[in-house]
Amino acid sequence: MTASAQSTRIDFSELEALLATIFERHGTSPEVARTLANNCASAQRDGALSHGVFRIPGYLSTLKSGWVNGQAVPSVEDVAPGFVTVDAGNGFAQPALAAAHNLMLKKARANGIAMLAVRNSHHFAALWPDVEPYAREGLVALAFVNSMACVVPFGGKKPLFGTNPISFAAPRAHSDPLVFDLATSAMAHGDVQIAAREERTLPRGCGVDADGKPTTDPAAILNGGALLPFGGHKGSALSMMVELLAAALTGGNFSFEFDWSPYPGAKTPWTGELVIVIDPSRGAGSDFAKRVETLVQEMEWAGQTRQPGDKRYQQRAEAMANGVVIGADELAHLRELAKVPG
Ligand code: NDP
Ligand code: PYC
Repeated sequence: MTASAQSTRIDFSELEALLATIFERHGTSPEVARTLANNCASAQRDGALSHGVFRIPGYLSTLKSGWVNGQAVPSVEDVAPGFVTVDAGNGFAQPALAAAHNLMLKKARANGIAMLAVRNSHHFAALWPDVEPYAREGLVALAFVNSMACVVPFGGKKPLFGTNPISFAAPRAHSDPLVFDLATSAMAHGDVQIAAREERTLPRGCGVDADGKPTTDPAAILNGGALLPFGGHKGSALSMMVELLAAALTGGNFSFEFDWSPYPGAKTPWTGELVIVIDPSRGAGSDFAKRVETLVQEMEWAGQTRQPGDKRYQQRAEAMANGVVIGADELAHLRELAKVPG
């Protein structure tokens, strides 16, 4: 689905309902459909386009291939005072996170900290939706998810790591939570795909071609080449950490461990995810959100006037007021998909 030159707008709840119909018609349970539709529509609303409706063809081809179980019911286990595990049952990560959400809130408040280890899960989405809700409850949250082997470790020759994002959310006293969400690769794989479709070159330092030579051609990265970690050895170390936290610690696959080749059309990485939720009031009392505000204020005085998350919140507010921007062709295609079973 390419971005159409002509764009239109759709009401957020209408987009959510449309996407839920598509997911259900293409093999998910109604619960999974609602959760994925909310996630995907929220990304489109916030302008996080590499993980908005752009992802629908990949979700549907994956469901069709049999690689993922769209009907999976996550199994939540309360394994320790500060530890929850979820076996996602070869389903999507978002229903697993939703199933554990209330228990995580309870444990983080009771113990000061709680960990959520999700395994046997597919994550094909942006990571901020997995942490922002906790910050809206006054908690600090971190999430880590690994993906598919497409990133060469620092100094290496072959792709091993995933694009492995990290997200962080903290409550602010007078504003939306402070949230960052970033791939540990020089660029998200989704953005490389979008650049390839739009025939744009990439900045230098993003990736290598099939011969391991630096390239700015997104097609060369996608066809046998690989991405690089951001920031050289530093991003590579963070990506390694994500593999360890999201896969080794949860019981999920490393990004290099799964083989989806027998499932043509499969696009969703079958890995794991770790979420850490902290009650900041157990540290320095009730002032944490004000302390966040102080830091943000100082950053602004220092000259950083745009904070991570600001752009998304601006686009969210604009989309909620005027409708979510979407390519006219994309919307027409979605409406077709909602009519036909996959
Ligand atoms: P970006 O580089 O676009 O943004 C990273 C973070 O930096 C965001 O929080 C963004 O805030 C912030 N930011 C961007 N520009 C500025 C600026 N000028 N000043 C201050 N802050 C800024 O993200 P990535 O390309 O690394 O990742 C894109 C998405 O892809 C993420 O949502 C990620 O979770 C997803 N992804 C998912 C994977 C998966 O396996 N599921 C794998 C890899 C990536 P803002 O939001 O306001 O722009
Ligand atoms: O954009 O790198 C990415 C990505 C991988 C899995 C889902 N998104």
